[in-house]
Amino acid sequence: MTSLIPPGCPTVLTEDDRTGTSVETLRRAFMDNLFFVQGRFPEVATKNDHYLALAYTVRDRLLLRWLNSAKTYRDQFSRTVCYLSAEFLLGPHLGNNLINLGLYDAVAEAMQQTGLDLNVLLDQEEEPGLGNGGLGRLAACYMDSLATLEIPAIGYGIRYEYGIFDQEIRDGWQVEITDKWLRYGNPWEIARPEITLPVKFGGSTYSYTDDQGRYRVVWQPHQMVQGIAYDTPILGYKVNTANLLRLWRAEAIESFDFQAFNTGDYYGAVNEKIASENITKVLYPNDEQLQGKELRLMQQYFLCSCALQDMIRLYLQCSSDLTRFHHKFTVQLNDTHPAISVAELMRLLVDEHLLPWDTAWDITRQTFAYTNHTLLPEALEKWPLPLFGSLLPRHLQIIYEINQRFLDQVRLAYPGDQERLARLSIIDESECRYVRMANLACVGSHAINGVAALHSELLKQTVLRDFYELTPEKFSNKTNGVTPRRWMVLSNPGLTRLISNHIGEDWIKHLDQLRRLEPLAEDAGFAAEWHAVKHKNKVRLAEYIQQRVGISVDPSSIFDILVKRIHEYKRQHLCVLNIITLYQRLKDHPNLDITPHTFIFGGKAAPGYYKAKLIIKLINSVAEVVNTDPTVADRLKVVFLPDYNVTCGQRVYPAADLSEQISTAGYEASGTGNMKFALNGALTIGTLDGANVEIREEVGAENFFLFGNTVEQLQEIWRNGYRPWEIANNNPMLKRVLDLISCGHFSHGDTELFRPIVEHLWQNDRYCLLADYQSYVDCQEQATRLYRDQKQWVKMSILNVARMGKFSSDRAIREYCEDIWRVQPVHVPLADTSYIAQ
Ligand code: 6GP
Repeated sequence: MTSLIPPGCPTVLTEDDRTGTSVETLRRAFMDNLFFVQGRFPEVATKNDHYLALAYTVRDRLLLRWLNSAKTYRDQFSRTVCYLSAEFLLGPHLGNNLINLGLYDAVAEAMQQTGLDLNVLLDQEEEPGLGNGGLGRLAACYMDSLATLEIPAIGYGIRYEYGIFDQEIRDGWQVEITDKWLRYGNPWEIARPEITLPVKFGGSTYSYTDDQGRYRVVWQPHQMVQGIAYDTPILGYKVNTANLLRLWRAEAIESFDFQAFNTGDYYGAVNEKIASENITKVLYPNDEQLQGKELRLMQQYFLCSCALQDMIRLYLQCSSDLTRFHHKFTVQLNDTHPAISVAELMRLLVDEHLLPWDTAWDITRQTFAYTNHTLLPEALEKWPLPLFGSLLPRHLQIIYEINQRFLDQVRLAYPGDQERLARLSIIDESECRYVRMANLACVGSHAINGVAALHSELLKQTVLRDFYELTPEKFSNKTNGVTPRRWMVLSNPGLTRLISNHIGEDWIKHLDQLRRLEPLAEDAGFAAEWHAVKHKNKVRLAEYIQQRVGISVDPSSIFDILVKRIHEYKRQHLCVLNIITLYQRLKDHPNLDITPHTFIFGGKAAPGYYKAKLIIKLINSVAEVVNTDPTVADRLKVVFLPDYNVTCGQRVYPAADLSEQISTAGYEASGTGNMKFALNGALTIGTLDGANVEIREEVGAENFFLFGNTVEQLQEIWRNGYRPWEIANNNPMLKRVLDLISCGHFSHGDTELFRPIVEHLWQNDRYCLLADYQSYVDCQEQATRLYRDQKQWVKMSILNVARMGKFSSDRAIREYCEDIWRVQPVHVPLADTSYIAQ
């Protein structure tokens, strides 16, 4: 009888098929998974079958490391970092895992032998877009570095059924499409239905004194849901450490429905189920903007309660003495989204584990540390008291108690200073009453940090000033970083190879080693290779642009790129003003000799943020006119790349010549795209904002295009009464540019369309575009002129990369470990795999 099993499939599975790394083994394991996991004959297998079979093959190798990590941590009761974040913007797993396993080339070869192209399979992965932008992506980079540095860590987050929306552009406008990322399955996660934790909402509380004379409070909820754990291994680079990312999904508790069901209210029961499961349905697409939605508060509490209950559960498996909880776990609050944890840990320790208040408070404060990610006042989370109290009645009581004790201390420190007391209070009593989450996070944490030097300073002077004055010792700065594994090795193989050929591979784990490139900046041969790599990356991006939006761009023009969320403070429209300025100049002098210039934009606008959406429309409208005007004759091109996400970032950063980091000074907390660009050899045009300041310090002022007012200058401008209309009236070119938009030149004669943008610039200009306009235009000109001197440009590009070592997320994580978390690496040995035989 002939076997049904196709040739190439192992008939007897050996341990090696799950863990082995030779090309032959990988190929056999892949065939086996295609047959036995995907249930497909090779002849009928789809691209997705191939992708999944490969993903499972890679996952087996991850699991070996993951189980060994878990066992090591458990045996040693290792101190563990818990990174609590409402967002983890991971990006696709497959390529990254191949890099970190050191299996990229072997798998590419194995696929080729099977007649498949690894790149096609990589493209098949739906990226898990469980974040909005910077904050979520930072969490992902930090998970990579924690594992690479062999630090025991758990990331706790929410398993949104729909991540950040997909963006389509129709008639120049953004249209949001639901992100059904789980549609074809997610091979990287393991559901843990046995790890299920109850989460309560609403209802009321009552108190009594128990038979030992203790005051007890009982919370009788109105609604109960359960959190189910979904685990994803996060592997470090060329180490055995694979940490845990545990995301929670909400589900109705069956027994809770029964009552309604038994009384005949079937639809009531079903509604309850739907309501419960809505909690983790969708990521809120607001980046840095508050929206006081009840469901959002439910999400936040759901995450915190699941995470903390899980930590306590893990702790109690090894010790019954909860008073040492903070020795086992240190918890980082990624902004205030998980700040309700402070009250939840108190509730769990006091109400459920019967610890005295003071002991519990000590543990709580020693457990938490808080990172602030924005100075925008509209992003400071506050919840209306009635909403908060009706959803979390017990937490409101706990917060009152925390606040009362805290304010007693403040009174001692500042007798009679009522205003300060009101500002420090966790409860905002001004108009309507609110719970202020940043205040809760500050009071409940032993450490508070900003994400770049300037931002940390401004925090101390502005939004957290009173807290800084009260407890200056809690404050520090931790400048952000990005992982060189995803943002160089995976996304820029050409540059990675070139660098490694000259200085070895150490830089991938020790980014400071890039310094060794400095002497090569003078080496003509090296410079030529450097230029060739960049050019190839640009050709590849040009092909992608052609295929995606049908615009042909010249790879030898300067690729000037601005990709990030669309927001007025990030000033995408300042870049547009410069484009129109160049356009105007060409119209005035058709034979003007300008550097051919390709402007590339990408980014999503929050669906409810009209101005941001209008900025997208403006970019596309200007693109339409500029790209087709015969006078321009291809010397200017404007491209808006739809659906900017991690995958798109991986294409874009390696192909950039000029990186646009043009936020109003004082508004961008750090930025991390700025780091990804510079690390990939782009030069930066930027303001003294966020981490730009430190990037410029590192790469040298002569290798950075600086423009614009500083924070202090802007403060001065506002103090003296900012009058943008005067600037516009005194600058003929600027005025012409604004008028050209207003007169409908870019909107088929419609003079109303862009009025909200232009009018705001004339009259108010909160983000000071007009104040920075001339300086920006001049700086752009300087940069594009310099671009013509390719020798000089390439040299500057090499020096930029050579001096970017500081901006590795490994450096950032080391600082967190030493200053805040006080945690040490734990080496994970790859124990024998005899568990297979057990
Ligand atoms: C962002 C900041 O805007 C960005 O500057 C920073 O690099 C990033 O966080 C990581 O620290 N903030 C957010 O995305 C946000 O939602 C509440 O802040």
